[in-house]
Amino acid sequence: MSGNIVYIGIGSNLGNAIDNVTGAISSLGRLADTLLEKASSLYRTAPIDADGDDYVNAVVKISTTLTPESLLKALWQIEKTFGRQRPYRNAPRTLDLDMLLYNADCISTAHLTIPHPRMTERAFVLVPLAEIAPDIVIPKQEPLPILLERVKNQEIHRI
Ligand code: PH2
Ligand code: MG
Ligand code: MG
Repeated sequence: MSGNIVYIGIGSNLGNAIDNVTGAISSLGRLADTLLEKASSLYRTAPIDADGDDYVNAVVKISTTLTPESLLKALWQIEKTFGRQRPYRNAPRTLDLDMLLYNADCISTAHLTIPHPRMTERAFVLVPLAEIAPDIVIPKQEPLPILLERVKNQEIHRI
């Protein structure tokens, strides 16, 4: 399968966050037409623009023949199986799966903006991403080391 290379950010700060993130990585590995290529370590991170407990975050690399739209629906379905609810913006959540990058594509539709618009400002995305893809180039952004330098004050610890 010569698939599209996609990076997905995973986050949880409700329920057993470690189990939720680990379970989500397994679920992504079982997705149709998709191979799990790499998974970062798990990281404990302070909430950014959000309330509730500390988060557990990770990033995975997959190879998939799913289109961005069909992959997005699959991510929503996995979130649902983990009991995701959306009472208000950035509410504590059992599971959040965010498509960060889809090849080097720039996508803007009603439901999807790729690259993820806030990924470059967040250590909880950049640090695990750098662990599994140190040479990644984010379309229309400065090099990863410069982005990492800017978020170095955000609290993040590898578990
Ligand atoms: N997700 C958010 C908002 N804030 N903070 C941390 N540490 N980790 C997250 O995954 C996160 C967040 C919106 O999705
Ligand atoms: Mg998110
Ligand atoms: Mg999300």
